[in-house]
Amino acid sequence: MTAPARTRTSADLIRAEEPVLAHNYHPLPVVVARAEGAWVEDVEGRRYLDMLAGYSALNFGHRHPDLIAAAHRQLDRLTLTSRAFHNDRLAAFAERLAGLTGLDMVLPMNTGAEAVESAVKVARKWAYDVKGVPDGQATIVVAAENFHGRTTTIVSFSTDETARTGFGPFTPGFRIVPYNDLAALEAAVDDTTAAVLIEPIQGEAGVVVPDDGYLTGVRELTRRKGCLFVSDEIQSGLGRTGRTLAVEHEGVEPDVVLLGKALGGGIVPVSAVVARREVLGVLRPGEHGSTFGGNPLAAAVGTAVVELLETGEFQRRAAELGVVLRGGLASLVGKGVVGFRARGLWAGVDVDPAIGTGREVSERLMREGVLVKDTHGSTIRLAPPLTITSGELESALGTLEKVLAA
Ligand code: IF1
Repeated sequence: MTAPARTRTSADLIRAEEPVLAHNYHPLPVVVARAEGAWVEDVEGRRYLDMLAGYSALNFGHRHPDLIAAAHRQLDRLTLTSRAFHNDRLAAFAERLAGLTGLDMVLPMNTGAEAVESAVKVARKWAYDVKGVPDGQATIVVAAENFHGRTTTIVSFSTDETARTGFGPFTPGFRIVPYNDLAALEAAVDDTTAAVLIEPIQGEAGVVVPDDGYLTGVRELTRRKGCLFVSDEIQSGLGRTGRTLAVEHEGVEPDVVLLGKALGGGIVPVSAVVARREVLGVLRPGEHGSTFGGNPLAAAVGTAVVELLETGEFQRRAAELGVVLRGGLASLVGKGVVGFRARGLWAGVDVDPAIGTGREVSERLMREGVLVKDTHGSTIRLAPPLTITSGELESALGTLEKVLAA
């Protein structure tokens, strides 16, 4: 007999999941019940500083008042029409999002993987219809250690065996080159190439920031060879690195930008392919779609998110607090940190394996009231809400120092 729902403890809830929930995750043993800003609270009322922010889906903190208000207003009007009809929210969302990115057209989807899959289809169709690649022969070049989502086509071009094993057969037409290597990219791009698809900073790989000039090189190479530069900004975009898009650090303008995560404000799944008219213009009615893509609730929340970003406030905060984050991590090198990569309010921190795995360090931090997520081995990722205060950030860094010294 399980305890009645209203009195279930964290332990009860963790136990209750086991027989009925697919085991595709190994979550930290914390059961979150409510949250606000940079803080979450578990079932027993213990508070934690959220230094993961939903893998950068909570850039504006938990339940940002402007975003919650936009959602409430729309919930009381209209939530879904399908794209069989127009709705009164989608034009504004597309206009504001195109304006924010400096591109022409928007294809609204829901999850990041859907945006990536849509970009693969549109890039291939652009290759056949515009570039003149023979039908069925388009190639797309991607980087090793990429993370672009979990669908079978996307894991077809993953180099992470855990993400691939048992899920074949795989989709052909992808070439994999080392990240941050322009010579390798030059060799892989040929007349069949529709696009180069990369993360401007590789997130799951451990916040891998490429050498200055890499993105500029990708832009020059793709322009010279007549293929598309597709920047997956699903994790790196929307203020996380101190700019609206991570490519702005090199002043580079891709042909296609993929957005997701924070675009939905941490409330509803919202993603989008944003591109030059010549690219998204290849789609004709009936060739692509989605039940929920561009729904009025998503469009209303997405518009409120774009409005927050139009002020530049969150980008400035990420840049300014990024200096505090970088300084704090630098002071921990040699005191349990063996290396780190950071840009804006985003860091991959390599912990001395002698201290523990990323998972063990994450569990110790959790017990001290700070939530992070390990990536591979002994690397932990830090990506707090961009609304975090300097004091909260300093506190989290102090807790990291304490855990590493213990
Ligand atoms: C999980 C991390 C993983 C992404 C980039 C597309 C997608 C993602 C650059 C797909 C999603 C999420 C997936 C989530 C954990 C997180 C993640 F990189 F952020 F840490 F897994 F690698 N492009 N990343 O980062 O977006 O379909 O998930 O909306 O799988 O647990 P999605």
